[in-house]
Amino acid sequence: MRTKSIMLVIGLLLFGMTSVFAGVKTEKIKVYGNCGMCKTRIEKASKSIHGVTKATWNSDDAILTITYDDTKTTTLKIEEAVSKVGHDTDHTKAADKVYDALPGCCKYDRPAKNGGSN
Ligand SMILES: [Cu+2]
Repeated sequence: MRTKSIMLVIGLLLFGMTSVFAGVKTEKIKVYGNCGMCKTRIEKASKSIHGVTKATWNSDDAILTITYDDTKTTTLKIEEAVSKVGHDTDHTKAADKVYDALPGCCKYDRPAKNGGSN
């Protein structure tokens, strides 16, 4: 009797926990950039997306680690937001105008377009 109700409580707790974390994912995205200013810009743009709870960009490997709710947003939306402020990803590209307006220290080597010769 008693064990049964304890089991029930534990079951309910587990169920509650999974529903709270349902949809929350952590993923790594390549985002091209250089310096600390890029880091601030990239993280700010990522966090401006509804559903993103954590965004950390590492300048050593140019990897953005994001924690987000996949019922509210997608990695592509996050990549689009990051490109809008001047940073290329493997799936989205910043407009040349926006890239050109970046401070000198932020002029990262842009990934070549398919078959491009730059
Ligand atoms: Cu920079």
